[in-house]
Amino acid sequence: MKLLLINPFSPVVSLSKIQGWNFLNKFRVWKPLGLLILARLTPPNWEVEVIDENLGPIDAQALPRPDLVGITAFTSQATRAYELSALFRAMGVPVVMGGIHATMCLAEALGHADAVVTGEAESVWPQVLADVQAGTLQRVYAGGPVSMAEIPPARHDLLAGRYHFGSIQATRGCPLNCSFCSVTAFNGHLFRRRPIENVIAELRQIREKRILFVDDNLIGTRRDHIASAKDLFRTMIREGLTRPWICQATINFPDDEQLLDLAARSGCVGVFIGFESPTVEGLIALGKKFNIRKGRDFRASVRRIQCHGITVMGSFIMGIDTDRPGIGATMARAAEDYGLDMANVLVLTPLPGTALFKEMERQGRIIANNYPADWQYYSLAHPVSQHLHFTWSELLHEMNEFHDLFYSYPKILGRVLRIFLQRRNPRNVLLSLVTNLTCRHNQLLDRKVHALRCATPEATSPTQGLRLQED
Ligand code: B12
Ligand code: SF4
Repeated sequence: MKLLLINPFSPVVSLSKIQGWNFLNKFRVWKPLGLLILARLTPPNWEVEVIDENLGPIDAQALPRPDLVGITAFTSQATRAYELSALFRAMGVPVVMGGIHATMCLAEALGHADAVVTGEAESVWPQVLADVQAGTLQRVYAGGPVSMAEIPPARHDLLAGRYHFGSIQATRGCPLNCSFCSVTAFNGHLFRRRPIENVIAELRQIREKRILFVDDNLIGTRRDHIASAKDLFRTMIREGLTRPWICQATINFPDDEQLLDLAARSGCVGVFIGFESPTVEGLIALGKKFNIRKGRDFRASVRRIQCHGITVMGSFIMGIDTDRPGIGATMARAAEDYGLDMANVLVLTPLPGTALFKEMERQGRIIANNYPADWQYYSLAHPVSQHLHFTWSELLHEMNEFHDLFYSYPKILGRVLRIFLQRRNPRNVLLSLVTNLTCRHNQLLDRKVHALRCATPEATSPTQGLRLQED
């Protein structure tokens, strides 16, 4: 039996539409960990192949005919996922879909696939395969939050050599519940941790020289979460598993010196932190009050992390109802004031399953709603809804303003020089340079698409522009 698992083309990261070779392009693509876990859960009588369409286009006709196709999708990949599904189903191959989008839009996904697995798949995947073999495939398999001890190591040997970073997951779920984020809806409120020995055993199997912890918040928020993160880092140090790694965390990361020290010694070279908004009103609107701790000094917090040789990459969301014209420049100033090494600005986007989606839908503010074609714009790089104080063109102007101010070559050079002046670890120079140049490069690509979609100043509809895949 032959199983084909596919990570579809993503409008955000795909290399297939990018002309010409560029060293930075390799930093657009990241290993699809979910599919590599499914591959591990697949019994040995199945031959498994994983294809990441972001590395290059797929030629379905030229592939040996599989007995089953499994397709994953974030929302922005759903448009392409359904196209691929139709292609294989037309060849008579059954298709199973899973992942965050199919879970949040079950009815829609069922219209495009033979079966859908919702939620975490560990507990149901072997049953799906058994049913395919027995000819009794069901329409829906309800996975759910699994016991963290049940998560097997991913098949890191698959897709080897194609990415800059290997991927691993140590925790699932997030104790917070920001209105724009799908994590809690998908993985639950409970911050669940894998047994440390399982993470350590899996780390040994990763071949790549650098690692991404895909966890939404590797350290958690409570004292017991932090204690467990420290245990993980201690064990990594003791076992000599100290390859450079990056992760996502909340702003409480620098509140514990010992945590920072252990993270750095176990190989941490970079952390993504969601700052989300430079204003208190913005943070309240997004449900991220966690960031508004009395007396918190973001600049000092960032500096404390950097002192340990860890690069700080911040993320912001633009187009919140409290944002006003000038927000692009305000965000650029905030990112500079905080002393960030890199900053990413995303468009406020109602992703299915989130509180934001429900609220915007209720208010009739979701404009890009010609589904599934419009899902491709849900990449957080393009406007899809009505923003209170901006047309789409005005919002994109604010995004460009941010990028022009924060990613001018003199500013990038200034940030790199600052690393020397602050006598930080020289390894931060390369990471900072690469992340800055990648961000600059990516947003220049986004601008080309924006120019097509928002040709007129009042443009608010994606149908006024060309579809991404036709550009
Ligand atoms: C790592 C990561 C990335 C990596 C991509 C890695 C990759 N190639 O997959 C990068 C940095 C590139 C990235 C980018 C983006 N991301 Co991201 N990302 C994540 C993150 C933090 C972890 C993903 C992961 O590996 N999880 C661990 C694996 C094991 O879980 P899983 O993929 O869900 O798979 C399990 C199940 O879903 C299921 N399953 C999955 N696929 C399939 C398929 C089949 C057939 C079956 C049966 C089961 C199944 O089985 C798996 C085991 O249980 C998630 C948050 C999260 N907790 O998942 C956000 C998340 C997926 N990202 C999100 C977003 C919004 C984005 C961006 C749009 C944002 C941006 N502009 O930067 C882009 C879009 C990229 C794209 N491809 O379109 C959202 C997606 C929400 C949505 N509805 O689409 C999430 C949920 C975070 C959030 N805040 O809401 N991301
Ligand atoms: S802290 Fe991050 S992962 Fe947790 S709910 Fe907020 S945005 Fe999502």
